[in-house]
Amino acid sequence: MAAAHASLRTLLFVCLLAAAPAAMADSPVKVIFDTDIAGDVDDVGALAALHVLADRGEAEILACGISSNNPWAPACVDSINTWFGRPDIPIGRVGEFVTDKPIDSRYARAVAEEFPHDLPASYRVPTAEQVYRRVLAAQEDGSVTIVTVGFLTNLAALLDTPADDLSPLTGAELVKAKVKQWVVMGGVFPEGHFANGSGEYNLKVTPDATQQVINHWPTPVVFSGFEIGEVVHTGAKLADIDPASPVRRGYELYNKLTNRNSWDQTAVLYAVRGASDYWTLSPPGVCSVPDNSQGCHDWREDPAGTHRYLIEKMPPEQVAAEIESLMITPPAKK
Ligand SMILES: [Ca+2]
Repeated sequence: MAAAHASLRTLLFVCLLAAAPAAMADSPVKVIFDTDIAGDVDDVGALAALHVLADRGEAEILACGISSNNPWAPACVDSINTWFGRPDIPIGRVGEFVTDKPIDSRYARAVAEEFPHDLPASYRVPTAEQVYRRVLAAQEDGSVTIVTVGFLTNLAALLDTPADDLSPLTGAELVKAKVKQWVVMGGVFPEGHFANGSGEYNLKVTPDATQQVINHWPTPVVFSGFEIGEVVHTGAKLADIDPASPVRRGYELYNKLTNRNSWDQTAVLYAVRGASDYWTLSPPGVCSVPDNSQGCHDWREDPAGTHRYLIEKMPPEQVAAEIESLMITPPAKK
């Protein structure tokens, strides 16, 4: 009997061991979503896809930060979060926008005004770096994925924060402790610039923040370059969904419910599901931003490097179908 019990215990133990990795793999990816929502509309599609991934248990949205200098952008994000049944996701605004130019939007004000949300006027919203410090301090070490689909202003501000009552760690120390990886929609790989010599938009608008963050970020980084989302076209199928959706309304105002490139959605999909069958990861290397780069960057392979970029694998039409199926899925918690 004792031997039988022992072997049963051993069997149970082996079963638990075998189950453990599966359970860990199934735990949702904890995501901070940093967006320049306002200018282009792929940010709207990316946030919608992220919510649906959260509805399916694949992701948990810890916070949203806004890097665009548009007064309606935070409330626009809160309206979309509210639509998906997550009205209390912490939202932070850009603290100091380094250009004086506001970011115009075809949809941010309308979505903020037409759809329910409870965010106060944008000047009363905390800065993204404050929100990120609070959220990161509460998480386990090495557990958070930050995905940026806009300017790097908020991450630059986060790295610069001193220790305070939210955390005894500086911003850079906090990121190093808590963040597993940073996924960036930005850059052009491997060239570092377009054929005409200019740099990619997200890295170009606030170049000092770009240089600081890319050159000094203390965790592994994966870039979804311009070329990845450029060929993935989604949005037209939103014409078939509930007209009461702020996601549909955003695309309607932006481009009358036609397809748009899916730069930001590719970064979100990678952040949650990894390369999967969608993409191949480049060999490790170092992306670096020289002085006065205007959004251009260098890339060199280096086995000791902590940066990688996505390389097309699955045909872009198939990636688009996957992303668009997420974007058109209705909220689970209505
Ligand atoms: Ca964007």
